[in-house]
Amino acid sequence: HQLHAAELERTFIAIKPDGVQRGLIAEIVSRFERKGFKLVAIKIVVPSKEFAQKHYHDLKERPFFNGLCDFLSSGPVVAMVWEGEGVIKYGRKLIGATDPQKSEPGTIRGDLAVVVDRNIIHGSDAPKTAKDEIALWFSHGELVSYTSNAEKWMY
Ligand code: RTP
Repeated sequence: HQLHAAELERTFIAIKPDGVQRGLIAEIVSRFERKGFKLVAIKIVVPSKEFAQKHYHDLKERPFFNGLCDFLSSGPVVAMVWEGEGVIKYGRKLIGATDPQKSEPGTIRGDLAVVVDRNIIHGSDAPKTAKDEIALWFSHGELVSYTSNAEKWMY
């Protein structure tokens, strides 16, 4: 069946400063791309601490909140929006459990990270957070709508 691009789900994915510094940008992008998800926005930015606090506002009562926001704003982050059927939930599956000690081999964190506060990637956990995070990190004009050649063979 042919789905219209506008009907497809979108999620926010960020490669955190540790993933960027370790040279894992292409590896991570590749996993989403090969799965069949479509990249509709990407940029590299150093978020301010205030911006990191906005991104992680749900966690402000947690003991690690301050360290987490310091870390996210400590260097370049690759911010992306990926699109595809089930991308929010399946993106989390590709990423693996929050604690890399618990994430399965074959997942991004399982294969590429060791400890929870250096777990290299972020992914929205639900439709509402995906919508909010996309709006926080990107302006409307930065999102590109297009039909990829591959998707004609996937849907
Ligand atoms: P993310 O939002 O980054 O995808 O991670 P998540 O939903 O899997 O995990 P969440 O509970 O929302 O935590 C956000 C990030 O905080 C860091 N964290 N540190 N020191 C700690 O015990 C601890 N616990 C969580 C992780 O980097 C986690 O991704």
